[in-house]
Amino acid sequence: MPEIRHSVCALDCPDCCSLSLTVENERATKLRGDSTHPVTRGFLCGKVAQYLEREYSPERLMYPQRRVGAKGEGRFERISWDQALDTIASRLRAIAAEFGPESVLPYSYAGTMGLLNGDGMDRRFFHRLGASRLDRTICSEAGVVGMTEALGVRYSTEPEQFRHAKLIVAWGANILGTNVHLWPFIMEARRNGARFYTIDPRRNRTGAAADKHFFIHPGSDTALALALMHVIIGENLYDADYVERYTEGFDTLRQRVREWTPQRAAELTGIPAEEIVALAREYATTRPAVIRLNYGVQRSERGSMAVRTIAFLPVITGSWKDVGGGLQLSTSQAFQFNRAGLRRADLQQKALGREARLVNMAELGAALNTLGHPPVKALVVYNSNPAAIAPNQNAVHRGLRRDDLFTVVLEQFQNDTADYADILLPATTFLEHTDLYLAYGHYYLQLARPALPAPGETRSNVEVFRALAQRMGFDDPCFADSDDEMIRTLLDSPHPYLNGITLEQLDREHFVRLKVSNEGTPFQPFAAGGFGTPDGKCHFRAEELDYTPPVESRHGDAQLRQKYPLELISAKNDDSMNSTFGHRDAVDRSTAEVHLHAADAASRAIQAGDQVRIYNARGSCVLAAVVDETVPAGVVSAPSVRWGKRAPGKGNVNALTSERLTDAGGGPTFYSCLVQVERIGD
Ligand SMILES: Nc1nc2c(c(=O)[nH]1)N[C@H]1C(S)=C(S)[C@@H](COP(=O)(O)OP(=O)(O)OC[C@H]3O[C@@H](n4cnc5c(=O)[nH]c(N)nc54)[C@H](O)[C@@H]3O)O[C@H]1N2
Ligand SMILES: Nc1nc2c(c(=O)[nH]1)N[C@H]1C(S)=C(S)[C@@H](COP(=O)(O)OP(=O)(O)OC[C@H]3O[C@@H](n4cnc5c(=O)[nH]c(N)nc54)[C@H](O)[C@@H]3O)O[C@H]1N2
Ligand code: SF4
Ligand SMILES: [Mo]
Repeated sequence: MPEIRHSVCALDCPDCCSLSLTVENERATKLRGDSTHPVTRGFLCGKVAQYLEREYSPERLMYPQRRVGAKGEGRFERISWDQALDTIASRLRAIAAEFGPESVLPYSYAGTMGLLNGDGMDRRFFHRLGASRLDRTICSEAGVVGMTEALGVRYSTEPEQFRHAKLIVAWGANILGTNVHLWPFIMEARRNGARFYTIDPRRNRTGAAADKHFFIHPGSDTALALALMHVIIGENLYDADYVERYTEGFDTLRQRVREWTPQRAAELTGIPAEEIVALAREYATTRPAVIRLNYGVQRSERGSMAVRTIAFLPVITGSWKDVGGGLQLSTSQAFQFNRAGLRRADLQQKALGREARLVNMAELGAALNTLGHPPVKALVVYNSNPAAIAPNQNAVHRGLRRDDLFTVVLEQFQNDTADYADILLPATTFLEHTDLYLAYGHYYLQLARPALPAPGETRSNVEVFRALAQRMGFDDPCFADSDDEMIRTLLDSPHPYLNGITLEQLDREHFVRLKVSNEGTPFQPFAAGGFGTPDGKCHFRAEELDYTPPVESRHGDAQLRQKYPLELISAKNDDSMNSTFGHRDAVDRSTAEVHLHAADAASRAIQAGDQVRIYNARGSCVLAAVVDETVPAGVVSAPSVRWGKRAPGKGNVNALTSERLTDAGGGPTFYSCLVQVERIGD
């Protein structure tokens, strides 16, 4: 008899779907969205609707292996778990003894969003070892800092409230591609008369479905936000009462934005001045008006300031007072777990007597090639594929090829990074292990138990780091913690949002709404102030607000632009998840394309379908030209992230992106990237 089992999608996606799995004889036959979950609402995105293909793929890694070919070549032989763990433990011990434990670097991100497998036993292990700490900046740190500077705390409008809005602005947010469970709420609002606008350098699927799309020059959002405030304040369209009660420093803000005329912003953003004026008026006078800001805007050199200034818009209009108003970037901060208890950073004291050094994951190339005192001698990769997703790929690959670097990779598939491993370990998928999940696009906490048996010799990250701790002789009791004990530790928090939520309740109900508001009432974090500042007010600190164009942009370094005149955006591919589905042929094809405007194609004698070389001083990659209207002249777009190993020259767009960091937060600047494109001669 088929059985229905529950799970949670662990992919790095705001929606964090609740899943319903049909299982017959311990084999899944169907995967669906849970119809009872208020945000999943019974459907899945296209990429995960096909997840069983990945689950049962013949390409899954099934047993531990040791490299026998050259680094990067991908030839391995099977070994036992005992051999693998013994080798890793003895190498890490020897490297730590010779160079100090900080010569060991963990490298992980959100391949799984599960807290135990991505933020738990692994952290304990590396802290106890005294390894370097990884600064996990690759995705959102610039925005995190921008939001924190603006609001003090990063709470967001609930997705369920978007249905009440009359104006919805998707700002650097490809909702149909990366956050599809918000869409039904937007459609409901539109059926009730709401207008839906998009602001993006590309007209992606979401832009094509909008009432109006604003093409903005990459990295110029701060200029637009300042000019919108210029109009809103200049024309007295702001909410004087809200501003008076709940903000600080408005007079300085008023002066600051005076110089940010729509004409000035028009030059920098490419959006005509009269459209900026009209948007400002409409935004300020429509109630409720909500902004869906996603992380696209903050992957540029001025990304943190962009988020900070955009976050002021619903403050000056008092939009936070309205159900269905405000702004959503991320909801994750409301999940106020006992992370300290999970991660056990205090164990570093035992190893080092201090905190270990911090290494920025967006600068992996530099870390592997130039860092000293001590140099990185061992790299342990899990939940991430840095050979494909990290910027300045040629430097990353050069580092990964180093003979004196010991590399361990925990993976489900033999992707680009796996090819560089000395020891390659087979990992379970989220359908096969226990984990606890926050969400960054809603306020439901979720638990998943194994819905399927772990195939072959696969093991979860938790099991692997537990076993390694034992091999290393770490006898602290926390290394013997069971999965349930770790979850109880996480839930052991004094924060009211988690009040009373227990493991038993999660086991029973699968998803539980945080106690962010009373049952049946919407969460309105800043309806009456309540900003994350000592006085609860929003502090504009307008003297700090400023904009200069990114070095790598049309208004940046003129010399650079002469050689590399096109602005490359390598945003998320609609039908994949970073590099996670890179083994799929259809994904490989859609991430092997570069979209150009007809004018840019014509001036280079490029025709649709031509193979083109796209290059700059850092590197090059080969893609197939698509000539269309999704980008204006001067911008090229390459949906990401392809497995480089499947590409000519074994590199993807990250051979082009730089290790330059954002204005704050130490984030990568994937979308501030100047390139040239040429047709490959026949
Ligand atoms: N289908 C799919 N879904 C995903 C992912 C995926 O790879 N594929 N990845 C997941 C991850 S890791 C994340 S972080 C989220 C990200 O979700 P999003 O932030 O929505 O995704 P991005 O593609 O990074 O950026 C969104 C949009 O910002 C635009 N953009 C780029 N530069 C600028 C700019 O300077 N200004 C403005 N206004 N817009 C700009 C891009 O063209 C893009 O259309 O999605 C998650 N969901
Ligand atoms: N050019 C360009 N580069 C980008 C981006 C971009 O937009 N453009 N986006 C950036 C962003 S926002 C992000 S977040 C990063 C994402 O980059 P990564 O964090 O590297 O994400 P993925 O490429 O999805 O790789 C995650 C890997 O984790 C593995 N995995 C999943 N679950 C488990 C598990 O339980 N255990 C183990 N051991 N492994 C597991 C998967 O098999 C997969 O190979 O990429 C960044 N790179
Ligand atoms: S990737 Fe996102 S939308 Fe797709 S199933 Fe997972 S959580 Fe849901
Ligand atoms: Mo991300």
